[in-house]
Amino acid sequence: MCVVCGCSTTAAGEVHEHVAVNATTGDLHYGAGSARVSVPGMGQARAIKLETDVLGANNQIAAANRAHFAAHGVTAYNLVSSPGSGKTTLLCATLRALKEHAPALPVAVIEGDQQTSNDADRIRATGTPAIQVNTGKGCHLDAQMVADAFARLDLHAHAHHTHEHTHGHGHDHAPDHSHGHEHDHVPPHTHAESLLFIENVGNLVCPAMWDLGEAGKVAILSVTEGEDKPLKYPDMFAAARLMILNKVDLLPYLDFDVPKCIEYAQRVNPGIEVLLVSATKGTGMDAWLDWLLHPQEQAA
Ligand SMILES: Nc1nc2c(ncn2[C@@H]2O[C@H](COP(=O)(O)OP(=O)(O)OP(=O)(O)O)[C@@H](O)[C@H]2O)c(=O)[nH]1
Ligand SMILES: [Zn+2]
Ligand SMILES: [Zn+2]
Ligand SMILES: [Zn+2]
Ligand SMILES: [Zn+2]
Repeated sequence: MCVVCGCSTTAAGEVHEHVAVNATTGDLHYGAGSARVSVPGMGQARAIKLETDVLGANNQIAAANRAHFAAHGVTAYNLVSSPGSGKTTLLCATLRALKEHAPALPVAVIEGDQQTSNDADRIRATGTPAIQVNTGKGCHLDAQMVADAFARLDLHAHAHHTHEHTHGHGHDHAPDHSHGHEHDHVPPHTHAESLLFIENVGNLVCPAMWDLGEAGKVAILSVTEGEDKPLKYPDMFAAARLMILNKVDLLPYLDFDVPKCIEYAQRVNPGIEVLLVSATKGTGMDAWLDWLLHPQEQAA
């Protein structure tokens, strides 16, 4: 008998109607219904209604973030992965490389973790401004958290289309706008004038659903995790624009099948781009920097 769930009690051996049972193996699938999730005490229709309401409110804030980033010439990337794939290590290496290769480019970081500010401290140690967002029990960042953090960054205070390009792509920029937070928003730029990295909470599940207003999600998968991750967590790899396969320095010691992993990622997302990187050894960093600095060349 079920004591947790408020749905109709079932006799021993029976299962709830919201569970799909494989007749051959007896395997249970709680995500086979229309809501793709089972919540104790809640039917699938109500789960869909709640998710629609909550994500709808989030998406409105995300749209405002997106317009706000555009008005400031900010290109934001949302780094998502399971815990320990190397997001912070890659970010620190990226920030150091950007300081060398694009010293005039304003960069900032929003760091999401459940509890500590360890990762923001690691970022600040590179000299890049960072705001830590602790989510407590929350397993993902939402658009409001990013709006609140962005408002506290100098990137917001300074990047108002007043600076000249440090490199020539031959395009015009929108004129300066006075900015008292009644600002008119201009159309998005076709390339990064400043970069905002958002490190999401280490979790391959929920961050896939939450739009933060980013220009793209970058899924970081390390080669110690198994090549079938894109199939096991398809929502995340479907939502990502780029998959970074990190820790490739460890490949000689592992049975990780790189082509198979890429094939799995492309199966759930035919348009996904892939870069092979070692955040600790520097492999692949040039291609990654190029990807970041030339967003207009990325697939739409
Ligand atoms: N060998 C190797 N180790 C790496 C690489 N990148 C990161 N690591 C190691 O992986 C561990 C986790 O790295 P983090 O950067 O803290 O991972 P994270 O994704 O930020 O972790 P969370 O914030 O907890 O989700 C650390 O011990 C890193 O030194 C890499 O390219 N190669
Ligand atoms: Zn981290
Ligand atoms: Zn979550
Ligand atoms: Zn340019
Ligand atoms: Zn603004």
